[in-house]
Amino acid sequence: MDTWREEWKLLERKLQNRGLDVGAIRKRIAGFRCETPSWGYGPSGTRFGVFPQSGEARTIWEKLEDAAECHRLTKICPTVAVHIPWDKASDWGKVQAFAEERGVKIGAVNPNVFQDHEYKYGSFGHCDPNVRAKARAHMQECCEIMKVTGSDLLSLWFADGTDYPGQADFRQRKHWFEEELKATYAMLPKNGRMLVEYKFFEPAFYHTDIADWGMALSFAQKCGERAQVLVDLGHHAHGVNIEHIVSFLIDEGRLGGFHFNNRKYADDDLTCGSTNPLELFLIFTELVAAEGEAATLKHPIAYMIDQSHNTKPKLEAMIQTVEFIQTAQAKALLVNRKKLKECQANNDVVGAERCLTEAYNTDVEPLLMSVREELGAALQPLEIYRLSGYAKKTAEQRKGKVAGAGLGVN
Ligand code: AFD
Ligand code: MN
Ligand code: MN
Repeated sequence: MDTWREEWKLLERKLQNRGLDVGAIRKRIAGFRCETPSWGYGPSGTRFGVFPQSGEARTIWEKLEDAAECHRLTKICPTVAVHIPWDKASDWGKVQAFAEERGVKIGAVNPNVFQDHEYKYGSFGHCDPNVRAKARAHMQECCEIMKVTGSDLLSLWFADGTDYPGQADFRQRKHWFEEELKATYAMLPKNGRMLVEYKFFEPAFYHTDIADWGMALSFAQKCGERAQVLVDLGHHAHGVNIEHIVSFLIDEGRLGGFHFNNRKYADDDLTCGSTNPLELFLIFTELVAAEGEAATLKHPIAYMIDQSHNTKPKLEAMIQTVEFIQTAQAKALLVNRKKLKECQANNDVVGAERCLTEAYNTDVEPLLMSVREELGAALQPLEIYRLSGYAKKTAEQRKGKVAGAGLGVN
C-alpha cells in the first residue's frame, strides 16, 4: 500500500481519538473553492522593474490556459478573476466559452481606475466631475461584462489618496466616494455583489481614501446589503490582528471575501502562507467556525488569490499558493470547537491555546491527499506540476506568438 495511505489511516484514527468528525471535515475540505487571478499568471514586477519570464501568459487566452491547468491539478480553482482593461477582450462571451471548454469560468470582475493618466489625482475621489464620470462609466462597462460572463462579484480597489497634507479635503472626497459607490451599486447585475477593498497606503503616501476595514464597512453599509468588505492580507500595517477584523466583519454580515497573499513588510503580494502561516491558520479558524454555524453566513465568502509572482515561476507559485491555503483550511477544521468553548468558558487559557496549537501542528498532508484522490485531483499538485514539463511545453508554444502588448489586450 502507498505509504501515504498508511499515514492517512493513522491520522484518521488520531483525529477520531480527538473526538473529531472526520467525515464532516473531509466534506468541508472537498467543498472549499479558491479563485485565481488572471494577473497572477501574467507579467509583473515592482516600480523598479519588470523581469519577464519565458512562457508567461500574455493574453487572456493564455492566462485562462494556465488557470485551467491549475484547476486541473488541484480541482478547487474553477473560477478566474479578471482585471479590466488588463484583460480587455472584444467578445466576453467568446472568452467565457474558451474558459468553460477548459473547465474553468470567469469569476470576479476587477475594474481598473488607477492607471489611466486622468486618474493621477484619483478616480471617485477626483475633484473634477468629468474624471469621476469617467470612472463611473468604467464601472458600467465592468457591470456589463458581468452580465455577459454571469459573474456575481464586482471587486473594487481604489488607489485614490493624496501624497501631502492639505492636498485635498478628506470629507469632500468621502462624500464623492459615497455618491459614486452608490451609483456603482445601482448598476450591479441583480445577482451581483460589490466588494469594497481597503488598503492602508500605496500608491498614495499621505492618505488613502479607503484605508481600513472601518471605512470600507461604512461605505458598504451606505450602499446596501449586497455591498461587503474585501480583506486583502497584504493591506494591513504591522501587527494588525487580521483574524479579529475577519470575525468582526463576519458578525456584521459584511465579510465579502479575501485577496489571499502574504506580506513581510507591506503589500508584497507574496505567496499566501509563506511568511506567516500561523496568521493564515488563525484567520481560517474564524472562517471555518462561522461556516460551521449554518445561520451565521448570509452569503458565501469569496476566497480569491491576489499575488504577483516576480521571483517565482508564475503557475508554479499559484499552485503552491493553493496548496498553502488548502493546508491552512484543513488545519483550522481540526480545532476541537467543543473543547475550545469549554476552555474559554473556564478561562483555561493554556487549554484553549492547546486546542489551536494541536490542530496547527498536525501534518494534514495525508488528509489532503485522501480528499484530493476523491476529487480526482493530483495527490500532490505542485510536485506533479513541476515534473509535468507544462512550463517548458507552453514556453515553446508561446514563443514567437504576438504577445498582447503584455497587458492581455488581444
Ligand atoms: C494591487 C492592489 C489591490 C488590488 C490588486 C488588483 O493593492 O490589492 O486588489 O492590485 O487590482 O495589489
Ligand atoms: Mn487585492
Ligand atoms: Mn494589493
